[in-house]
Amino acid sequence: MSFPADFLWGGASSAHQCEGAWNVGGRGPGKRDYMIVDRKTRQRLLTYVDRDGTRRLMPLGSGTQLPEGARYEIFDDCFYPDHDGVDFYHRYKEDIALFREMGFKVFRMSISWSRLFPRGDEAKPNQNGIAFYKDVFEELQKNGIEPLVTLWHDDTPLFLEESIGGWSSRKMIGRYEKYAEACFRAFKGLVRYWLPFNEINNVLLFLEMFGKNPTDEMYQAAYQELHYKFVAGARAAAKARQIDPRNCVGCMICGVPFYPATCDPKDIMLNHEMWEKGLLYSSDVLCRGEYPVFSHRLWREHKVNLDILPQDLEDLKKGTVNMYTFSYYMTSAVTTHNTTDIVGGNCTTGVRNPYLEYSEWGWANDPLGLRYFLEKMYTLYKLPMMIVENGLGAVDTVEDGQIHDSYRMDYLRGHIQQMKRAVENGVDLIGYTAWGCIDLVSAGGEMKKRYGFVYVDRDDNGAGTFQRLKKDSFAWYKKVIESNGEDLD
Ligand code: P53
Repeated sequence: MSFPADFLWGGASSAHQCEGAWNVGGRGPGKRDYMIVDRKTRQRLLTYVDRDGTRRLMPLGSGTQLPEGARYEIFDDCFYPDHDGVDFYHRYKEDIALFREMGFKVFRMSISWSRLFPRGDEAKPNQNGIAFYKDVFEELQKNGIEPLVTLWHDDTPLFLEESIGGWSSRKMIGRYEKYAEACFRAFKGLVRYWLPFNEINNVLLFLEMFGKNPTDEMYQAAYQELHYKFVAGARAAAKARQIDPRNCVGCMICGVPFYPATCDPKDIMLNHEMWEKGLLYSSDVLCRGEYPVFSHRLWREHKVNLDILPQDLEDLKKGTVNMYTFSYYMTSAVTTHNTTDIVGGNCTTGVRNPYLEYSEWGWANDPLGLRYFLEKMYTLYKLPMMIVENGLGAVDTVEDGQIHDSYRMDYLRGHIQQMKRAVENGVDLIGYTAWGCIDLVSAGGEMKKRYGFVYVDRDDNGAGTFQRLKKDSFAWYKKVIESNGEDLD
């Protein structure tokens, strides 16, 4: 038993992290266009001016809102990493040629909503934006690469945030639906695989994982936002299949499996609840089309009272996904016991697991956790599965034009071996897209945290030529794909 012959090997990206060209071709701004990186804390900060015109900074965090009369503003002396990304907008032909050289069968990318609808509520899409994505999809098609397209990768048009409050508003469902429908119509025949939302469960998972004593109000907002996104995604899924029955829609779950740190039944129960809240709550709605039984307990726990209409529940039923797609980087151990040995990395927390090694950013390297997640979720949902993000964020050094990234190959090898075990154990795994197959801006805004098989000459201060260089892992991944996952040396 091994990977199926038509297994979809490839790589993954998102628009705001790689395209750049943030104000080119009629694109409207998004919140990320106003984000800089605080050198000391490595936190992202939003730049704005208050009603008196004073320049101010605001840390990015759950529930942050601009004060009355303030507006986001670009400061000339600040560096905004997403403005240029890695210049994919101008270099996609060169990049796609490199993907082809590695033998990619699939490339995951996202569409920037505000490139098609600069404000998010126009009656017709911006033709310039449509033309750009059409060109990219055609280029992929010419190179025998199937696009896998995320519609929303954390990039709501700024105007919608400011005018209606973004995803706190039910009105977003209609706006999103129009955007999604425009994509299904414009790219019919070019795109078959769609992901309505990236890591949809993060709203809740991250609140639980790194929220500092989240209040009931924060839970209320998170559950409500999730509900609107569930309905928007379900309506989009139904529309996608109505427009073209060949369309295939996936959920996109941030797959962080939890482990109990001890065998104390209290830890087992905490672990069980983390799975429910962080992973199963969202997976159930997306895959089964209804809220799981335990959702009532979760809502009660934080006195949550949701705006759910009867029509919403019908939409959820009709809009279930066709495949279980997810990201996987690490596992997290949890305990009810007092401990100071906490992993406080970039976007990760929990108790330090003494059996695992951690990356420079504090992410646990745990290939077995991937097999665990694959087999558990396949048993639960019985849907074809695809890993749409996985990889190691690391610092790479260029020596004489070469990058010797054996650490990256080690990480990926371990994970691909466990994927194979899961396939042997009966999981219907159909594809794998390695995150950041070409270096791109990390979610935290750092360029230094790299994932690619292809290096991009660009640093954290915005210096560099954007020149592309193959890392050692480039030839390695090519061999992996050529041998359909058999040759991992
Ligand atoms: P960076 C945290 C934990 C797991 C997945 O992340 C995450 C995050 C957010 O940082 O998000 C996904 O760049 C996300 C990508 C992101 C990627 O993981 O922080 O979908 O946009 O770049 C890797 O190393």
